Amino acid sequence: MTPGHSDEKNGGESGNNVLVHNPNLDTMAEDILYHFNLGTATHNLPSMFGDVKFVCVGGSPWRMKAFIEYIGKELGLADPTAEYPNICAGTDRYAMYKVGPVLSVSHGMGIPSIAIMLHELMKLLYHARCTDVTVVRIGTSGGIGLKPGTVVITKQSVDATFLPRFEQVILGKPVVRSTELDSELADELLLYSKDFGDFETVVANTMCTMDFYEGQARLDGAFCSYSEEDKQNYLKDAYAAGVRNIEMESSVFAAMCKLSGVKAAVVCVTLLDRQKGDQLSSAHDVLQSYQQRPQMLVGHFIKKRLNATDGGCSSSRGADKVKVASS
Ligand code: R2B
Ligand code: URA
Repeated sequence: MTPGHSDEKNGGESGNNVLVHNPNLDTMAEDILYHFNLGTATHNLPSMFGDVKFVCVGGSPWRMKAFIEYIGKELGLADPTAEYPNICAGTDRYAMYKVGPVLSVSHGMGIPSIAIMLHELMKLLYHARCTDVTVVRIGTSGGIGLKPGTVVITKQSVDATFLPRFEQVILGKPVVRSTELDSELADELLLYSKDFGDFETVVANTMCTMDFYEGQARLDGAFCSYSEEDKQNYLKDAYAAGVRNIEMESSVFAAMCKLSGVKAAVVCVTLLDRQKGDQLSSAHDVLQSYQQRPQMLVGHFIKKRLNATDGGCSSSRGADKVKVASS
């Protein structure tokens, strides 16, 4: 049994391994990470990724490229004009960028898309023998009762019936997994959010849905069989269950990170208040500036963490002066 399997004792001097729970991996001569265009026989994964400590994932490949450019500058790890190659350049499924101990990976939209990416990401981190990895999803969402532009750090990811669970059918049977996230990590992120004076950050429940339109009670999809009143009642019930934002990936993200034993957080900005409307009608530059907020907060967190462990970051800019590369 190789290090990182569920029955392997983790921890100790070498840190916590990234877990996989699949004995079949041991019997395979080669593991092809098809959607990353990477593999254990074709790439030296420990040398390419062994130093990764922070993985940031988000829907859009552009945003994840902007994030790595931003974090490279913030950490003083790269020439500000550096071009970051897409490590998954041989495929257009996902994009991946790296600077120092930070990996940035896109996951597309929805549970199936992020789940495929996370299977391959966890195997990549496992094959690379990474330890003590923190994974954060940065993204966008619809808010409930919050000023647009507010950042929500997820306390619990709940499903469309407000339960903290992720259900998947495996071999024809429903399997339910916990969507528990790391509460200490959420508290740490909330603490660092206080350094940003120009937007609010809250810790609250996030509802993860299977769809952007009917799944999120929108009235503006191609199909709609309910009234405005029905929609408002549903959002009120969600609010009463502690839900303050709605997105489409957090449940499986939380479940898979928990299975792999990595500390995980979800940090999403709200683009609109769903109690006031459904269409994303704010100006493009306003939406763009909102989208930079999770990047800024998570970048600040990574910088603080790295400074705390080895004093390794050279940038001295305050968080209130952060300039973020446009996505
Ligand atoms: C947030 O935004 C996307 C839908 O527009 C989806 O990926 C999500 O979770
Ligand atoms: N992403 C979502 O999933 N829902 C929204 O309303 C906005 C962004």
